[in-house]
Amino acid sequence: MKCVLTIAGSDSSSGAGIQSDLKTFHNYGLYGLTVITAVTSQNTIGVQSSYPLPPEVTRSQLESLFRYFDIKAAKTGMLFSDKVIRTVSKFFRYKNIRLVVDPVISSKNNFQLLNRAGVRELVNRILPLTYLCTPNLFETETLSGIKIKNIKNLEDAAKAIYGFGCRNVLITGGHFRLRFALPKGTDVLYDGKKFSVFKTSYINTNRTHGIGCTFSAAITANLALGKSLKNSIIAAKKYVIDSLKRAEKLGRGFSPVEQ
Ligand code: PXL
Repeated sequence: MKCVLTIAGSDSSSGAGIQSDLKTFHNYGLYGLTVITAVTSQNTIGVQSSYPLPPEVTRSQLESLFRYFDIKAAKTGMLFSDKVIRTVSKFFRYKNIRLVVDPVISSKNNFQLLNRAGVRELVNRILPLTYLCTPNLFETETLSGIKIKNIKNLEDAAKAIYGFGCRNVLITGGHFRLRFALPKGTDVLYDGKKFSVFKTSYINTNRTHGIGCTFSAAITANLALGKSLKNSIIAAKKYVIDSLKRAEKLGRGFSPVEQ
């Protein structure tokens, strides 16, 4: 069985973070390994609190796993702080493992999941080690410093993020608006040379909690299974759409995508 790793926060509602990543890896027949950076308290309404584990605990978990498992691919989600980021980056510097980075900064209800210094360190230390970065519209604006009002802005922002050293940037389109000319549900990939657009129908639902985590976990899973980047994105989009269609209502607010 192939092993994949997620480095992220625990979500008590099991909709996002570590829990959603594990469900996705499992559904792909992979063995999911986990490094927990922080424990969040949340439900379908939003995040209420977040409690970090000491960065030494991140290091210790990484040491334990890297010693005995053959890790095919890894992803990061909520990293909480610049300190955790420095710890993580040391581990990946000399490893030949494809790293997918979901640059989680805040939750839907605007709860901060990465500190300010963490945003800077993500850019300086993690992106140069990254195979694929998957920012949504807001994360794209924060990382690039470019306000996105049109496609030119979007392309400039993708180039700016690529310029920080990651090999590919996939801007996820769940928040795109029609005035953009790119409809919601369209994702835009930049590989340093050209742009590719991935389209699917947009599912209008509020059962979306954990969608970003699930999408990046599904891409990581497909990469671990040996698919090319583009085929991994196509397969992961299909996986997320199927999950959205299947998701049942759980609690009030945003039900989890991955159930
Ligand atoms: O969707 C981003 C995210 C990632 N990881 C954890 C989260 C959230 C959003 O709430 O709680 C642990």
